[in-house]
Amino acid sequence: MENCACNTCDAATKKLYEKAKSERIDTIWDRALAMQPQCGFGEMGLCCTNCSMGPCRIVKISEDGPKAGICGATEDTITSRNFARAVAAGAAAHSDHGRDIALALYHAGDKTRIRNEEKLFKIAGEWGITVEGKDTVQIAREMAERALGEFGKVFGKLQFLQRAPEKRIKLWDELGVAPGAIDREIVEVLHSTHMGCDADYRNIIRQAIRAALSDGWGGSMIGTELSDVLFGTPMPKKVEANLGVLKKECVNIVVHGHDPTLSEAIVLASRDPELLELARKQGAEGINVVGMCCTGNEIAMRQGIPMAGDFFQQELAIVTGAVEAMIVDVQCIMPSLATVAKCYHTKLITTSPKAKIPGAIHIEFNEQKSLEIARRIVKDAVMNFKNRKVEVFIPDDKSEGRIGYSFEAIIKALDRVTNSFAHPSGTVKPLVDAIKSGVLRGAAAIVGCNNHRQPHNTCHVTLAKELLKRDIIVVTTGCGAHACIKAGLMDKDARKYCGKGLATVCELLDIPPVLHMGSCVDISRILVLLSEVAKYMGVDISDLPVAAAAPEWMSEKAQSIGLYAVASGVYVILGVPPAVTGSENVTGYLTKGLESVLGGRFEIENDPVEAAAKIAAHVENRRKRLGI
Ligand code: NFS
Ligand code: SF4
Repeated sequence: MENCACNTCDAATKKLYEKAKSERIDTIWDRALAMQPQCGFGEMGLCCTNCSMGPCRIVKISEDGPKAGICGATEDTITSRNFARAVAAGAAAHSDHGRDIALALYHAGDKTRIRNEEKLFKIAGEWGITVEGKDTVQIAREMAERALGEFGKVFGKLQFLQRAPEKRIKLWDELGVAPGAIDREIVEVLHSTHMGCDADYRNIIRQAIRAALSDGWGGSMIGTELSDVLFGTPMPKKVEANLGVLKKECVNIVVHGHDPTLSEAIVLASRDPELLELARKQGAEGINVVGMCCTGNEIAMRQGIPMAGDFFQQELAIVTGAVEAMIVDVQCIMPSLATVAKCYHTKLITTSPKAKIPGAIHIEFNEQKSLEIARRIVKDAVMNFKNRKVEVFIPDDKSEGRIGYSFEAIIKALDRVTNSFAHPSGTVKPLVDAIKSGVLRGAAAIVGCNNHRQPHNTCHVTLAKELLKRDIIVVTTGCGAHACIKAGLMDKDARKYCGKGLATVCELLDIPPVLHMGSCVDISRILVLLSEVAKYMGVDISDLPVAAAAPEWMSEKAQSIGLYAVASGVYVILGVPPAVTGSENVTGYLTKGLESVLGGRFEIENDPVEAAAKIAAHVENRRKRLGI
């Protein structure tokens, strides 16, 4: 493991890891090393702590040792229960994020806070909300109420399921996996996996599928769509990325976490002339707001704010010595930040009642007073500028790319050829034509996190490059998007990695070959795109020459995403195995058995070159089946 410490292809990460080492600061890589060897029972999902007769663990590596828990739960029951609970937690995180956005819309209160009326009216039409005779605020409030109702609706199914192709909706109904209320699906997983309840692994996974679908086609989609209503639908724009976006002469504020309501307010406050003047008085040249992880994606996509870094770079941002404040809300925030911040002058500010960290300053955010609170936080950061302790070191590594490819932005890009070739505008037809003709072989999503079990960024980037050269266009979100932009894959110049067909498509549409579609909740945008393509072709999502991969995933949210993608008919490659490998039945069901039921399945493959070959084989198989 010694050589594995800080195994990354990213230059800025390497340099700051070295700085951290020289300043005796422990980071993720040091803690991962100290954790070795990790528990084999846990790794294989064979440990159960669901009741206080446990913990129970199943011994697989020898004949001796227990083959069932104290209650008699088998390896199949225990691993599937653990997996289902992880999926439920992931679905809960995404969906609760969606609920907070719906609440923000409900409380918007004033028309100027609803930046995208066009989308508001579009969704209102889709949901059957009458708009005549109502003002924008009233419609927004009604829509928010309807969205909030999706979490606890008593009867019926989720509204957004209607966006899926007809065949998929029918299949979900037949299998009994079409989710009802979002909260209920999550609760049912917790109930059925309680001690002494469901013991049938197939049934446990079926319940997990419902919870996962309630994330992708429910909570996440609500999060994405209503964020667009509030803050605008992302459109293409240039941004800079990597830790080199920090500026030595400026007050640096890093916003980190997930909910765009906080970061949007901070960005606004940072442009306040009074605060800018105050910054100058403190000796700074200005206020530089940059984003980390999914919050970084959200404000980059909408406001063009620089993308400072991914999950594994959060501690390193502080190690530069140049960050006056790191402002966090929920999810993927390492508690270690408080320890690292103590060694520098950085103020770590938590803002959500759902996520406090010992050692951090807590300033509670609330949508009704968002700007006032944001101003206070920015002021605190400004006043901290003069307290820098160590010599500042900002690596000069940064890259540039074009991002902002929402579904709407992709349609707009496709319209470029519509006009020149007399296609109808506003449809996916040009994309379908490119796929049918074979100019594009297919499409793949590269999503997910960083994980010390995989070389940092290397897997995302290698996989993307391998796909591009095979004329498979890549869409990306989350920390995968950070990895791709840092490696220059969202730049025009990235056409050099593409096969001839893909390079031509990029040229014609004026797009990069890797399209940044947003944060992880925005994977719902990918679902919409897949649905529209499938509907246009008159097939199901599972028939399309597409795939998804999460080469460096780590979070429970990623497990929920993976499962809803599979349940939507997608072939999903995981670079790190989920903790189910202790059961051949459960592993086999997820990686093989599910395909005959749902048309999608998981594959476990840690090598990105192999993963690309498998995706290409899958894409060609689907093309053959479609007869194209
Ligand atoms: Ni996604 Fe966003 Fe990154 Fe992984 Fe975390 S930031 S929601 S979970 S680590 S991609
Ligand atoms: Fe052990 Fe069964 Fe309790 Fe799990 S539920 S801890 S397997 S006794």
